[in-house]
Amino acid sequence: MRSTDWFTDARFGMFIHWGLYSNPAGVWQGRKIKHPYAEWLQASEHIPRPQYKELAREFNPEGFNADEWICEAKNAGMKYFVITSKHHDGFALWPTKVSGYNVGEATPFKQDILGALAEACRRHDIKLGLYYSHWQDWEGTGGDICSVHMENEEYVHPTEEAFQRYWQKKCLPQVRELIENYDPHLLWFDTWSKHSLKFITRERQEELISLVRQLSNKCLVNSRIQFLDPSENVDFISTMDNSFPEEGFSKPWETSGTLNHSWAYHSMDYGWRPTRELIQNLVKNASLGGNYQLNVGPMGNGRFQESAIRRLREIGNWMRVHGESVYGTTASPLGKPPWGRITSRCLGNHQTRLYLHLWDFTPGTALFLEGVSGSVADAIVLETGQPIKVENGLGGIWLQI
Ligand code: H79
Repeated sequence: MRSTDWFTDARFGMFIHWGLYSNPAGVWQGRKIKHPYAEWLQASEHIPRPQYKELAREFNPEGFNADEWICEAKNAGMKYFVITSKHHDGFALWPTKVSGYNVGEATPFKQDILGALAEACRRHDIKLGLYYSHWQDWEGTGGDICSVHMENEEYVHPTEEAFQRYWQKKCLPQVRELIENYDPHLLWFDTWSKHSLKFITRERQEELISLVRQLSNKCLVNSRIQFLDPSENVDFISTMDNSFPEEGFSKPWETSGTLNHSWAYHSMDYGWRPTRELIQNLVKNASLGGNYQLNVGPMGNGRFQESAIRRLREIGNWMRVHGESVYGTTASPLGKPPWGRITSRCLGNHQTRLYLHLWDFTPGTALFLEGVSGSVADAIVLETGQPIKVENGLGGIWLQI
């Protein structure tokens, strides 16, 4: 049966943006593209469709190895893996029968990328998720375009009839294929602007969710299937890009975030977030009952950048010891303390284990934990096992660290 338990327990997943845009990597005709996201190349530079589609002929990632990607995710402590099966450009990373604009037919590489990754996920016990751009599709088959970046003679909004043709002849059949071929644990749909409401109506949203339900009894659907007014029937909330909320939600939820600025590989994006920030993002969300889906933009040759690998492995080293303070935990019962964040685990028998993530604290001083009632069995430093002295105080406890 469809359950979100695995998702909530997992807390940490990998997001991948990879496609034709990964070769130009944020540079077009010798210059950095205007849009900060490398996957926006086509729209950013108003590239005529036939010219953009030629990028398929240079998509030949001889360094691609599905096991390596999935092991990198697993070693970082991630429990699920979500990849752009089709981003806004409309190009499919699997040999879809619905359109020739796909890795099997249009590239020299030819391999079924999703198939290889789905198998690797099974081998390494990682849940598979597929991103599918249902609203925007710039192939020229009736999907919507983003007027802010694109509207010109070639790129204009489709008519309602054209969008409906795209919906019936490309979007729904491809989503059907994705579920029938790869049996994903989740589908990640993407809207992020009020302009999407014109075509992604309530009816189309429910139609898409029904299709997923009809074909799979496990596949979860995210809330970005519709902007502002997602159906009661979605399974989990996705916040806006890199948006870490101040409060949790009543449904399972996650934030998708980037390592630098761009989602897809961008050769001139040097704004890498430090590992500390990435770990704090994970803990911040866990302390409010939410997940973190951290993005990597692999290069056109199929490999991860060194800057990405180092961060993933640093997070993995931290997770090996501190994973128990993240996986399967629940939100802080004591709110947000000034020195960091708290996660919690119910142990049964009216016992609770609290994990205190000390971000801003000087060792050798005492820490007051407000709001703890009942008696404290013991307290330790998680990494070393070092015991910590606990004393009762007024309305809380003192910890001598
Ligand atoms: O797939 C990724 C993006 O390509 C897609 N969704 C994620 C998961 C997406 N594209 N645009 N948006 C999401 C909305 C982003 C808007 C902003 Fe910005 C990014 C606001 C500030 C940074 C656009 C880019 C406006 C200024 C710069």
